Amino acid sequence: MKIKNFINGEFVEPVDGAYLPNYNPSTGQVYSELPDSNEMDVAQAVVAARKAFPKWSKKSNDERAEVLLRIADGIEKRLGEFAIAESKDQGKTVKLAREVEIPRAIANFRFFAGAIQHQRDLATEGPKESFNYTVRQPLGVAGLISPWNLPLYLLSWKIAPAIATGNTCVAKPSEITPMTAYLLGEVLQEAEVPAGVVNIVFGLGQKAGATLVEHPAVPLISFTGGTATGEVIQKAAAPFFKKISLELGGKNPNIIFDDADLKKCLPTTLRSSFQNQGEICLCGSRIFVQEGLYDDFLAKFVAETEKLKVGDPTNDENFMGPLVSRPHFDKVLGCVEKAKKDGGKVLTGGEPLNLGGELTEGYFMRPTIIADLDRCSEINQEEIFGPVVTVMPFKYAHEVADWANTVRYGLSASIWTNNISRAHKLAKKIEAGTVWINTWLNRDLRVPFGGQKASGLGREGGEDSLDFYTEKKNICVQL
Ligand code: TXE
Repeated sequence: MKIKNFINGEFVEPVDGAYLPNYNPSTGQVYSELPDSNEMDVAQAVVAARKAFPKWSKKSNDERAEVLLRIADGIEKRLGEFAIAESKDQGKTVKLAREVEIPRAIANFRFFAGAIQHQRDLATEGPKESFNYTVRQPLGVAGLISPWNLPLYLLSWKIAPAIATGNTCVAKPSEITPMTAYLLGEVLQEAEVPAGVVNIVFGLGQKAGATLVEHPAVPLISFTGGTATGEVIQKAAAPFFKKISLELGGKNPNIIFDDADLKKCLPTTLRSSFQNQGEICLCGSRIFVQEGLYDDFLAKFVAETEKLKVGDPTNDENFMGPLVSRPHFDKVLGCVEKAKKDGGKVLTGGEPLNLGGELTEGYFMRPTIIADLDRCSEINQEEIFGPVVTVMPFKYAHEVADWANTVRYGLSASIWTNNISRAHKLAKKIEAGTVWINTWLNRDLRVPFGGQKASGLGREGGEDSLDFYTEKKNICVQL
C-alpha cells in the first residue's frame, strides 16, 4: 500500500510522484511505500499550516483541549491497529506497543489538553500604580521531526503541546517508521481536527527534513534523533534564529551498589538494557556494579538474559523482536565486533539470530552482554542503540560518578542502592537530564525532560513544553 502525505486535512500524493520502500524488519521485505517528499511538498504543508494558524491560535484553551481529547479518543479506539502497525514498522513486540507505546501517545494528547487548561501566567504590581502581565503566545508553524524508535509516542510528544498552545504544525516522521503517523492522519480526519492544524509530510531527513528546518516561515523546530543529526539541524537553523529543542542520543550509566535489592534491580535492568531491542535513548547501556556484588549480579544477569525470548514480534510470548533496519542491524553487530577487538568478552549474545521460515531475512539478534571492556573504549563511549550492554566493576561512589560522566552524552542515569543519602549525593553529581533512583523509565509528564552535553538542548514536558511552544510577552500598564 502507498502512504500519502497529510496536508490541509487531506491525503495527497507527493508532487513528483516519488516513493520510498518501507521494510518490515521481521521479514526484511518491503511491505508498503511512503512519499519521497521534496521541497514542494513541504512548502504546501507550510502554506496549509500558515493558513490555519490565525483561526486556530484564536481558539480558547478549552476549545483546543477538546480537539486534543478527540484525537486521544480516536487513537484509543484503534489502539490494536496502531500497535500492529508500530510493531510491523519498527520491530517492537505488538505487546509492548499495545501496553506501553501507544497508550503513552494517547496520554500525551490527554496530558497537554489538561496542561493548557490549567496554565497560569504572571502578573505583578509595578511602581507608581502600574502593573505588568505576561502572556504566552504561539509562534506560528512548528516544525516537528521525530525518530524511528518510538514513532507515535515521540511524534505525539511534539504535536500535542505544539497545537495545544495554539501553533499549527508540519511533522516529518522518520522514513524508517511512517505507518503510525499515517494512521494518525486518519484519526485527525475522524476527530475533525481543523484542516491545516496538523500536517504530516513523509520523506528523507536530508531532503524533506532539511527543507522544513530551513523554511523561513517555520520559526520553531523540535527534533528527536541522533546527536550527529542534531548538530546538522542546529547549524541549519542558526541563521534563522529559530527556537530549537534537540533530544538526542544517550550512553546512560546504570549504577548498582552492593546493597541494591536484586529482586527489583535485576528485572528492571533487563528492561533498561533490552526493552524495545535496546532502541530507547534512555536505555542503561553502561552497567557499573560495585565490586562486592559484581560476580553474583553478573551470573544472575546473564542467566536471566538468556531466558529472554527473541522472535516474531506478533507473538506475545516474545520479549524482543528484530532491530529496526538492515543498516542499523549491521551497525549494532559491528559495535559488538569492535568491542571484541578492544578486549571485550561477550558473555551472551552478540550474533545474528536466524529464525528460519518467513523470518529468515529478519534483523534478529540475541540480547548481548559484554564484560572486561575498558571504560574508555569506543564502545563504552559511543551510543550503540541496540540490545548490547557493557558491565564494569567499581569500588567507590566518587570514582563511578567520574566514570559515568566521562562520555560526551548526558541524557539519563539509574542508581540502585538503599543508602538514600549516597543516592541523592550521586544523583546530583551525574551529568544527565534525568536520574532515576531504584527505578527506570518512570515518567511523569509534568517534569522537565531532555539531555545535557551531546544529548541535547532544551527541555520539554509540562510547563517546559508550554514555554517552548510559545513566546512570552510582558505588557506593562500605567493606571
Ligand atoms: O536518527 P536520525 P536515526 C540515535 C541512535 C541512532 C541514531 C540515528 O543512535 O542510531 O540516532 O538514528 C530526520 N534535517 N537516535 O537515523 O538520522 C530523519 O528523517 C532534518 C536517538 O533514526 O537522527 C528522522 O525523521 N531532519 C534518538 C529524524 O531526523 C533530518 C532516537 C531522526 O533521524 C536530517 C532515534 C536533516 N539533515 C535515534 N537528517 C533518541 N534520542 O531517542 C535526518 N533527519
